[in-house]
Amino acid sequence: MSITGSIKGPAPAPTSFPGANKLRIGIVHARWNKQIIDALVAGAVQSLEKAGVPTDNIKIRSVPGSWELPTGCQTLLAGSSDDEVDAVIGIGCLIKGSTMHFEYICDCATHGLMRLNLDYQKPVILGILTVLNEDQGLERAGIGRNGQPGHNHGEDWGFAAVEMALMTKGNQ
Ligand code: RBF
Repeated sequence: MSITGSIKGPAPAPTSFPGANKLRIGIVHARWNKQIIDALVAGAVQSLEKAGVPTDNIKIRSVPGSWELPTGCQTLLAGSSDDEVDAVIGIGCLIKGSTMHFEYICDCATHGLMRLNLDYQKPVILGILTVLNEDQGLERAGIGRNGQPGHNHGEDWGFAAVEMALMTKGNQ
């Protein structure tokens, strides 16, 4: 077998998600880099619906920036019974600038989301793009630029949330 081009990327997600119609999934997104964020959120919602999560069971909240994502996700995870979720996706896009802000926010936001996974024993999906320039962000949001059509990673995050929520609820 000869391999040409890149082999990187997720294997196809499962195609059927029994029990997804009962799931409640949260999306918390940062408001920085809006064009990219809007596409990622739309991609995640599209996959959640495709997997069978009812639209009314998808709760979308926003926070100022990626730094605030762990607190935003925690708020949904600790929510009242009205606002309870089985999994949450934290969506942000950090674009490297000329100072050290990027490194600090990337590190803290990603560690914060992982900590919530383990503290709450509910899936918290890492939906933060950490890109070196705008083009990389546009490609990974499926918008594309400079002839690169890209792929919307939000779609993968929606399926990951459903798969992991079903796993932790014992349905799979
Ligand atoms: N938030 C993002 O979600 N993405 C960014 O690329 C981003 N870049 C930032 C760059 C600087 C210099 C600063 C001060 C903030 C940035 N933020 C970014 C916002 C940050 O996540 C947070 O909302 C603010 O620092 C307020 O706590």
